[in-house]
Amino acid sequence: MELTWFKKGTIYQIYPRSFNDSNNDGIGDLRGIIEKLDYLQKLNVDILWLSPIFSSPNDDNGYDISDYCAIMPEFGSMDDFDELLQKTHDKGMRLILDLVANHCSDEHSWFKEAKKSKDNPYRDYFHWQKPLENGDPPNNWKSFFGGSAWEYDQASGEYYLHLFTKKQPDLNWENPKVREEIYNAMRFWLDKGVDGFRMDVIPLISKRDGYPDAPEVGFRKIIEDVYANGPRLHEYLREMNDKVVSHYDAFSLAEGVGINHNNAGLYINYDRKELDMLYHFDILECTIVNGKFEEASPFDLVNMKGIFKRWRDAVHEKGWLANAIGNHDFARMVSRFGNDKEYWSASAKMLFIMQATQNGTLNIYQGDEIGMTNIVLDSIDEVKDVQSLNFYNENLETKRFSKKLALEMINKEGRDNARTPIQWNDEINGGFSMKEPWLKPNPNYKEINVAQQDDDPDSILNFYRDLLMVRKDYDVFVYGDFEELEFSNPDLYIYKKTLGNEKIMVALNFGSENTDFAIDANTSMGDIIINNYKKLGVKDNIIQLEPYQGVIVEFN
Ligand code: TEU
Ligand code: CA
Repeated sequence: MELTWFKKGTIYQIYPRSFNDSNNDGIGDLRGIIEKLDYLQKLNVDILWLSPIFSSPNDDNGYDISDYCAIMPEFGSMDDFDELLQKTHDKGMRLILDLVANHCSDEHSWFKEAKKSKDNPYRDYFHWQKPLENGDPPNNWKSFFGGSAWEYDQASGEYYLHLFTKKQPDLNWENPKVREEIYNAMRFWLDKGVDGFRMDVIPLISKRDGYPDAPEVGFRKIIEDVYANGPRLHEYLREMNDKVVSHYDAFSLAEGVGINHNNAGLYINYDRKELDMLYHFDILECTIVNGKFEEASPFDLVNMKGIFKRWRDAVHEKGWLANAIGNHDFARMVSRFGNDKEYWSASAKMLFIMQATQNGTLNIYQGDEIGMTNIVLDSIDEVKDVQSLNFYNENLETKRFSKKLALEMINKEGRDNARTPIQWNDEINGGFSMKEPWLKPNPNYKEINVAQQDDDPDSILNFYRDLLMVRKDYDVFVYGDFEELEFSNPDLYIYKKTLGNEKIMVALNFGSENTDFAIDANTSMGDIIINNYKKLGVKDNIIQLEPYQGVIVEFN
């Protein structure tokens, strides 16, 4: 079925653990989301994506599922979920869930069974391999979260594969029973009326035959060439669409780890009938060269412009992209790409103008609508994310970096930055919970919070609301053709977008200085649609932008 509602719809990602705590146990929950549905509706978003809400021992905050058809008790009950879904729909919004199908938890009954013996019927749900002659793991694969990707099981004398933590064993998709289990879980939620899935690390589900060693190259390259894009991947994706997703008014959104603009079409081109859209890692990782806590490079606007351009040219009219520049796995976008100090408000708004005028389904992350920033954690005891902790502990052994530097790196790039509790007001714990939250709230909740921004017409929050409302009236924001100006300018990002009679020019200043540029003589400027400053300096054909100023203007 041809679905278009999701193309212009805005997805709002909720990280439930950190969103809103309704029963004051320090952990966000489903009833907490229900309490905020009015807030979300008023924000003008259309589709809520919930990070995993299923039963889980929370080694990786729900990305380690121990029962695909049950709600994590900390988050509430199935009744709470049914109510949330109903009320979301009643408000005219949609709801999608996070399907983690590459791996499950080692506490899932499948894995518990599999461990019992080599001839257990569930053994083949996972990837087991004998040790090498010297007892080493079967190959040199590294986990995304540090160390070998293989864990030795004493009882059976074999290793199992885990591309993430050792509590996240990879499922063996070659086994048709595994695929049916996953499809049944999807049907369970779709039959309840869920509107689709975000598909966690879906490019990793097909493993390379014989588990060949990875070459000595950077980790990103290894992901692309060895872990992702496996030989049977597209067969599985077609099957999943054919057997499940295509039967519902629902969509699939792939987390595009290991996908580049050259092979993206294989996943999302309309004629492939595999996935409805994906968000890629090139923007999300544009300051990260080889993986977190390795090389980091400073933010480079020309590089970012190039990434946007490459991707839009590659998918143009053949497929569809989602457009995300922040999520629960990366540092806060205003801290990474903007200026979270002197130009905090202006730069948060300007970044949103950029994001909201790129083609594709707009995908925003909780808290970015109030300009939440990175947090400084003062000691390793305050760090909660398993990726950061594993890095820190590994570093204690290798002593590659000093402890102080390791903590600084975590503060700069770690995932906890994006996971601090939502700052609802300036009261205790930012109004998230009366009890000490599972992760320290950012102390700047006194200044940065929803209550404070709600009535302030100049706030980031009201800017998001307005821009999302305006965006509904213009198809050009979502579907327009691009013409770029000033492409090699390191501070300015200027583009015209056209769709039929709709013509907009977007002008963004990523610098901390006033900067001007000339528009060509036969362009005449029309109304200003959006401006994050009160004024716009225009003299003849020269436009002057203040630091971090962003505007959308009509033109002819
Ligand atoms: O993320 C996949 C992924 O590739 C991340 O590990 C990413 O590389 C890293 O966070 C960036 O440094 C997904 C989920 O979004 C993430 O939260 C999970 O931890 C992971 O899968 C395992 O399920
Ligand atoms: Ca709670």
